[in-house]
Amino acid sequence: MQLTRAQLEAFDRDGFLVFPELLAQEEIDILLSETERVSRVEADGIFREGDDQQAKSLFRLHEPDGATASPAFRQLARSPRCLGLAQQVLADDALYLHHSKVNMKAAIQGSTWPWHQDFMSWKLDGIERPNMVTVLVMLHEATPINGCLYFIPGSHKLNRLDPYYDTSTAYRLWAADTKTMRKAMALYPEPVSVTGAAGTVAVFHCNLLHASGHNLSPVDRWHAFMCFNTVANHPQPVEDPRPDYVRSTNWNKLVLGDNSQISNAAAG
Ligand SMILES: O=C(O)CCC(=O)C(=O)O
Repeated sequence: MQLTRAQLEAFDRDGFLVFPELLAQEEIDILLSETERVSRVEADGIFREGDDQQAKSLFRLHEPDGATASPAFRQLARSPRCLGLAQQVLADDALYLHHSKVNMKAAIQGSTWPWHQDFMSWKLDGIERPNMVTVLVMLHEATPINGCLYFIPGSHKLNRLDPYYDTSTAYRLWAADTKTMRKAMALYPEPVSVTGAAGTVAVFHCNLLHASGHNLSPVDRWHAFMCFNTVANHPQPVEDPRPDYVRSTNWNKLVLGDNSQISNAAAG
């Protein structure tokens, strides 16, 4: 899919784009069943929460090896609807994945993600420039009550804010504190809810402020996230780097696939 000039201008202005139902239900069904399979694996890169230790986040689905490898997610990452989108908004064909993950926000229990910019963490991974985007794929319908994301339009123009280390959930991350958020929210429009049917895709800038609430509903909300960086911007050495599943050291340029490959991965 080719983005129009108006879409590229909207990305530059708002820091995100949303594409309703870009994936077919047949493809979503394959990705749901892969998520379910991988969530039963015990491995590094799987985070669990709650009394019954339900999966919260599954990492490193896109590589051909490792306990969490999934051929269907590998093809999703290379699809024109993920890699192709990221190449266009970053205006660079040489991209690799800093990480891939599925966040499984379980019915009733699935917890919040505090306000943050992804580059708050990624800069500390040794990445110099905020030339990074995430492509989000909704595997279930996302609604306010089941914990959809919220974006603050235009907030990527703030550049990277000073973060604090949030340890309030099973997945720890660098986030924006209340004082920082009060200031940022006074400058920008109201946060927008990122809702849509399963198969909806959003692409967003790594400095965009975003967050999501608790899943209060009786239905699960699972989303896949493909985080792309330019090969030229790969991380520099840092002391005590995070594990490979979240800070990939495979900086080989991804080759663009075609749209049939998710279904073919399931067949093969
Ligand atoms: O899955 C969510 O609700 C939010 C995830 C998120 O913000 C992130 O992974 O950076």
